[in-house]
Amino acid sequence: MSIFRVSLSLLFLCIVNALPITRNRLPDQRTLTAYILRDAEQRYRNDEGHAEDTIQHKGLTEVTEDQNELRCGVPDIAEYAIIEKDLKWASAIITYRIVNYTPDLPRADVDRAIKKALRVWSDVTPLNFTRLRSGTADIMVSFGKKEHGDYYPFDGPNGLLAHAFPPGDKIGGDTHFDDDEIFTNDYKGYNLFIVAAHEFGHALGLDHSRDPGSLMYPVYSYAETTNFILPDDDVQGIQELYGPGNKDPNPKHPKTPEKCDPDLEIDAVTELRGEKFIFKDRFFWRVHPQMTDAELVLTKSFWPELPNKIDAAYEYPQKDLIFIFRGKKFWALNGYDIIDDYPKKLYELGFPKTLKSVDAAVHNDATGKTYFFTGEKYWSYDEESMSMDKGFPRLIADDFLGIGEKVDAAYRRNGYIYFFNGPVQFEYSIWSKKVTRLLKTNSILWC
Ligand SMILES: [Ca+2]
Ligand SMILES: [Ca+2]
Ligand SMILES: [Ca+2]
Ligand SMILES: [Zn+2]
Ligand SMILES: [Zn+2]
Repeated sequence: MSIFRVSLSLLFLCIVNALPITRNRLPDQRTLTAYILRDAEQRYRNDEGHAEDTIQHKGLTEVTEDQNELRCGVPDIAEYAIIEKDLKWASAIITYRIVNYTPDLPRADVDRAIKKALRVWSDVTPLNFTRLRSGTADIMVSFGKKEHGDYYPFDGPNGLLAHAFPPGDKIGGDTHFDDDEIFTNDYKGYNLFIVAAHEFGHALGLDHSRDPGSLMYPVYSYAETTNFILPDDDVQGIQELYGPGNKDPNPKHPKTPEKCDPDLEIDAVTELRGEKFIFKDRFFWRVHPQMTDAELVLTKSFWPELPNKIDAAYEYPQKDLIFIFRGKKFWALNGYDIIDDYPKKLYELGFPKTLKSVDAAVHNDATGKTYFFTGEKYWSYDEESMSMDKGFPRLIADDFLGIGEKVDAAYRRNGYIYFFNGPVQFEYSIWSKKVTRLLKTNSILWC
C-alpha cells in the first residue's frame, strides 16, 4: 500500500506524462476522439482545484469532418505548477536497462531505437547513458499491457502510448511502453524511436511543451528519424536543466516559425476544401474561413510520406485533389490519402527533364489552366488535356505586371490571384490584369 501513498504526486506525473495519440489517419478516429475527450473530461472533474488550468488542444480535425471535433484534450503544462520544479538527475552518468521486448520489432531494432532516443538528449547535454544488462538501472525500460505493475494501467490499442516517471529513485525515470500498440521503425503505427525520445524527455525531467514543433508537444506525430534533429524548443528545455554539452553533432536545431513575424516568408500555399494551407519549413498553418486563428501543424502529422519541406502546392477542386511539389517530384493527395502511382516526376507534366523544381503553382478555375512559376518564368498547364500549353515558358514580368520577378507561393480566390514574394503579397485581379492591393505576407495569418 505504501506505493499508493508515495505516488499521489506521481499519479499526476504519470497522467501528465502519458503521450496521447492523434494520428489523423486512423480509421476509428471518431471513437478515438471520443475516448480522448472523455479522458480529458474525467481529469477535469477529478482535479477541480486545477480545472481552470486544464488545457485542451484544439484541432487536427479530419479534413472531411466537422470543425468542432476535439482531437486531444491533454491537461498538461499548467498542472506542473503543483509539482516540484527542477526534478533532475544528480549525476551526469545515467544507466538504463531494457527489461523486456515488444514482439513488434526485432530485438536489435528495439535496442537501436532506445539507444538513439537517448542520444537525442545526450547530444545536447553533458549527460551520458550507460546500458546495464542486469540489475537495477536508473531508467528501466519495459513493455507492458493494461495493468503492468505500477497501478497506472495502459488502455489497450491507441489512447496512451507510453509513460515515463520523472527523475528520482525506484520507479523514477522508468519508462513503459503500451504493448497493445504496434511499434515500428518507420512511419506506420507508432515509431518507437519517436515515442521513446519523447518519453525520455520526461524521464530526464521535462514537461510537455506548447510548441507544436517540439518533441515534447503532447501529441504524437511522425518525424523524419534517419536525420532527426532535436527541435530548438526541446534543446532550450533540457539545457535549462543540465546545461549544454560539447559534442552536439548538429548545432542547427530547427525553430518553429512565428506566424506574426513581420518578415515572414512562406514556401507554398493552397486552398483545400475551403481552408487555406500555408506551408513553411516542416509545418503548415491551417486557416479556416470561419476562424481567425491559424493552427500550426507538422506536415508529416498529416502526410507522413511527404517530405519535410515543400516547394509548391495547388488545389484542383474539380477532382478534389491537391498537388504538392518538392524538387523533381510531386504528389497528388485526396484529403489524407496519397493517390496511387505518386510521387511522379516533373517532366511527366511536360517540363524539361533538366528542371530541378518549381517555385509556386496556382490553378485558375475559370480557364482550367494551372500556372507554374520557375525563377522569372511561368508555364501554363491545361488540366483537361493534361498537357503543357504551347508557347511557354514566358516571362512573369510580361504577363503579370507588377508582381515582381519571382513567386514564392500563390493561390487563387474570388477572381484574384495572391502572389507571395518575400514578406509581401500582391493581390492581382485576373479580370483587369492589375495588382489591386499590396499586403504583408503574414496578413494571410490574420496578423
Ligand atoms: Ca528508476
Ligand atoms: Ca494504448
Ligand atoms: Ca515556393
Ligand atoms: Zn508526454
Ligand atoms: Zn507504467
